[in-house]
Amino acid sequence: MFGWTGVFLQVNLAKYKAVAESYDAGLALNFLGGRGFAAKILWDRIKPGTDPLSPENKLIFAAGPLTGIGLPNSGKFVVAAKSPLTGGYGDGNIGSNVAVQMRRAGYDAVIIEGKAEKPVILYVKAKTVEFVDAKEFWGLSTFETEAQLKRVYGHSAGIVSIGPAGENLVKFATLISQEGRSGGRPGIGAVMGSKNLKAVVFEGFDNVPISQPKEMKELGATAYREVLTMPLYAFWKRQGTMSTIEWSQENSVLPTLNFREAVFDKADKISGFAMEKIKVSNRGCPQCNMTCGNVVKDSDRREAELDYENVAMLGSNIGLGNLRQVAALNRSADELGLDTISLGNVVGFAIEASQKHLIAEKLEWGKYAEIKQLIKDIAYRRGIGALLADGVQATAAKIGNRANEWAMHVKGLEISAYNCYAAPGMALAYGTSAIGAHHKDAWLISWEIHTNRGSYDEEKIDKIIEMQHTRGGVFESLTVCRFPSISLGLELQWYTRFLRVATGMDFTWKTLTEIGERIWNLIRAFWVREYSSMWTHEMDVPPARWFKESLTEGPLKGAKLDLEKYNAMLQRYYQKRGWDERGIPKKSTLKWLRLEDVAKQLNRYVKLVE
Ligand code: PTT
Ligand code: SF4
Repeated sequence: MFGWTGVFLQVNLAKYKAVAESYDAGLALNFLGGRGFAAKILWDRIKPGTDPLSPENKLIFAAGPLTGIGLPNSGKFVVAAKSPLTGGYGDGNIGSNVAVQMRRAGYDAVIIEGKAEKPVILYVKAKTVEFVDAKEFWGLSTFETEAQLKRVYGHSAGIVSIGPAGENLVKFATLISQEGRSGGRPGIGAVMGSKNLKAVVFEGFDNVPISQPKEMKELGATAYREVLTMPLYAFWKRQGTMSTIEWSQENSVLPTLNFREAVFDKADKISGFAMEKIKVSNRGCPQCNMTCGNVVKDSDRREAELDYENVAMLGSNIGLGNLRQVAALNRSADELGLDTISLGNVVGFAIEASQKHLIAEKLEWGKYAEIKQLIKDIAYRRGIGALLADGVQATAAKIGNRANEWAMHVKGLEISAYNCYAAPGMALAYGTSAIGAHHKDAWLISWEIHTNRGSYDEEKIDKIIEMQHTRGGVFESLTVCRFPSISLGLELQWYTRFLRVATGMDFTWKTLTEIGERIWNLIRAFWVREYSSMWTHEMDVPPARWFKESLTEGPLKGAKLDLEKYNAMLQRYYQKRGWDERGIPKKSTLKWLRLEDVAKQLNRYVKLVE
């Protein structure tokens, strides 16, 4: 096989044992890599009902056929597990030298199970695996951990670690690499913590087998040059994703005060242009020449990275209009290993709950010092932080008083930074995303605003499905960054060319999107198998706030979603996918996707429609 190493590394932490396992070429052809591999491994190898924080859950690092082989933006990999936050399929996409070194070490994926008796660091050096005592590292921040490991293993090693949040099993703890790359929103960091695994270090020395190495070098160089000449490149390097703040404000989608409003009176203070005034450099993932991480000096005069989601969620959503302070909160989240999107939701929810006298703590919008303390308390599960560490869904269930109506999540995963009072298509994209309310699978919002914004049209459903296959299926499985394509306009055909020189095979976009559809259905089957008789279409409905309340400020004052129309749109989405009215794939759909064995098993948990 070319393009894939054809090998997984299986690690059992309880037995301190690691074995290499060759896998069948059919797996690569049907599931590509990254998310596709992770979904298949989780479906096949964990028992339904497994406690996500138990040794039986599998922590997966997975790459794809384009990962780390000198092509634009290919330094990314997927981290996945059954999620402790949602109880369903969970993953994240992280840019790190780990992606490159893992493949050079000879592995397309690493599957970690069991729980080490004591804190441990996994050191994978080519074909050898060592279990290193992590006593001295437990309790350290992700930045301290990586810095110390670099002193031991050198600067070219790929390192990913968890911080105190992962150690304390905060349900939205992530994995952090290179002081600013974060991945695994649905609590994959907590899964790593539950295994007593503090960090993983990779060093590899082999080249991934490539079908046409000379052509690949040339094609890679041409593609890098193409990226540099894209008209949007220069502005992208200035602001990266941060220009979205102005755009979201102009279009009334900026999450503000726990998604109560969609415009923020201090938006100009946290915008991309405000960021440019305090920016010191760019940072990013390996093998990328459009590095989008904006490094600024924070209010403690330390370097911190800013992206749109971080700033919206730890800025406008919690009422904070001071960008250096937002940056300091973001740096704390990176050091502690907390997902900023869920964190901004949780903090916003707590402030609203306090203002409504539903919790005893006195919290106010935009109060930097007390929010900074609250973030620490969440990571260490102290006081109210212990409750908030389980996410907004669980907190709302505990405090009652219909707080679930303004707990902003889908399936337990907190909503990322697009407010949908006047964006029914984006609401459906959140409702049906593979991991809960995340934008990565179908970032419909920009397209929706430029077309017929308020409508619940069929056209939007088609677009969501197309994006879910392309982005949520193909890009997540190849596993490369989607920004060259979606933000600069690099044509999709580049990726079939990359695949040809890497694997020696001709994949058309039709074949690739079919694979995307297979992965999408497998992930849905995973969710349904976990929830079995509890599964209903309600799992795909966003929070009541967007339907029951309406915007009180800005040009779209009065806007809200219509539940009846949303549900009709959802049913139409199911029909187009070949799912029944509960949102469960029909037998015929699974058969068409060559997932007959999945249908057979799923039928034991819920009766499938023919
Ligand atoms: C992603 C999510 C995002 S999406 C952001 S900002 W974004 C937040 N970043 C965080 C952070 O930083 N620190 C922190 N402690 N928590 C954070 N949580 C949030 O995590 C990220 C980029 C971005 S920046 C985006 S959109 C694109 N996402 C991609 C994707 O999902 N797939 C893909 N094939 N390519 C992508 N390219 C872009 O990558 P999660 P990263 Mg991230 C400081 O991880 O779990 O998927 O959540 O990976 O290497 O940091 O790159 O406006
Ligand atoms: Fe990473 Fe940004 Fe480059 Fe994508 S564009 S690979 S997220 S640095």
